[in-house]
Amino acid sequence: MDRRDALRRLTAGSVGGGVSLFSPRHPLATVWAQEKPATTRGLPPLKITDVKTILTAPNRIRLVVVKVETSEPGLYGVGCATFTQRAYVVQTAVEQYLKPFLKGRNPEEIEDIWQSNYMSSYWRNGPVLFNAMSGVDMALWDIKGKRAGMPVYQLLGGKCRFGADLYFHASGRDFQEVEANARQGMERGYRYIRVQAAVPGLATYGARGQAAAAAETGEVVGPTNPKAIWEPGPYARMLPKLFEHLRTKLGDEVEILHDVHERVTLQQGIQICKDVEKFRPFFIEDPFPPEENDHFRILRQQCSTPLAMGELFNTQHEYVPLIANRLIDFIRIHLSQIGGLSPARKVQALSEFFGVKTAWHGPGDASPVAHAAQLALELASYNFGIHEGYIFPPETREVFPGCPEVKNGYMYAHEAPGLGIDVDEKLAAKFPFPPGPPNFDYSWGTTRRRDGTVIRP
Ligand code: GCO
Ligand code: MG
Repeated sequence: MDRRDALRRLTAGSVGGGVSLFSPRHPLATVWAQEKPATTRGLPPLKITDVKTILTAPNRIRLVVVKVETSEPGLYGVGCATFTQRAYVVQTAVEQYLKPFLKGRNPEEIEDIWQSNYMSSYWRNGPVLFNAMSGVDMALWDIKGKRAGMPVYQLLGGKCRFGADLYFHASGRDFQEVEANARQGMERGYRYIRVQAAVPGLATYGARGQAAAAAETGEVVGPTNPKAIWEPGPYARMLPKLFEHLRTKLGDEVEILHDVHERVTLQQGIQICKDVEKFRPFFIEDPFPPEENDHFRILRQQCSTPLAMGELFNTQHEYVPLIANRLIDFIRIHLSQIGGLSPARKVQALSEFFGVKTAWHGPGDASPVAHAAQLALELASYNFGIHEGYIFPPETREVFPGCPEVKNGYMYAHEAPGLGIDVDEKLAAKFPFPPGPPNFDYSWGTTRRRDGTVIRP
């Protein structure tokens, strides 16, 4: 039997009940179904031609931006891949690993690109790889919006609201300073204020620790030479007093938020949440570290204080149980950390059905591109809760033309197609990363109990 003969037999042969293997009716025929690459109606086919990282620190915060370029001249997308503590590792993940995997692919296949990127390292999940994927994913949504001639919020379902309510950050060395800063926010139109106060003599979250200063002189800090000391007791006793002070001075209308930033035990977390309950916080954030997710079930039964959690989460294994068991009120995962807009919109939809609202993590180490992506989702989400406000300094706004506008405590979308934001590469280059080593700030892994024990985080 020669080759032609064999082929004829196969074509005519009765595989699967008389249907030829080459017939479109054969179950395996789907393999050949796509004769031509699928294209968006009326538009020429598109290919990814390059995937770049742009490293910039306009506010001395190390930001990592991904730019995905396409075969259509001038059509590209930008996304945020920032992991400020390990920025160069993300750059490697994007340029050495994702770029070769993506070149030539159709950027319109966002979901498939996410799923295949996810598998492309075999071992998956976690910071770095997910940051890299987040940057690519947001950039693809940006491209899709530009190609459709629509802002991304339109692709996600259209506006449910005109803008996203923001919370303002007010901190201070004492209660009076926190109050004064909160008033400033309220005068600027903010209705939600996050409050953090120093605990005298202790390295409270938000304040630059003495450990950083010591490291600059070459001094080695560690359990036998602790420099940034923090103790839970004084902090836990201070917090209800701060809430009482602010409720008395600022009145009932303003919503007050606070970030515990982990650090406390189960019992201390419960006590804090019970103590502040009567002052009606909008939410208490991260009472426990992500390693202690099971604590929420116990805390939940003790008081009605609304709980926000999640900025350190990476994967579904961490956030889905908290949402599906209604153990938190606000999901706070970080869009540049969990894989981008694609997983975020799934989390948002899931959360809606369990009465959980969104409060995506949005500090200064989420670039304006991440804020624009969050905003697109927030405008189209029924279960939007709050957007973490960050006041972008002028240099950051210049590096990122189209940085979302804030008025009267609301963040507004630019109505431009895509994410509505860009990165000026020439200007970005004028703000290189602060010189290293170390190529990170020294705030994490250096705060310790009085006896030298390191605390989380
Ligand atoms: C927040 C956060 C941040 C993080 C920071 C780490 O709620 O905004 O807790 O301030 O500490 O993003 O780099
Ligand atoms: Mg936080």
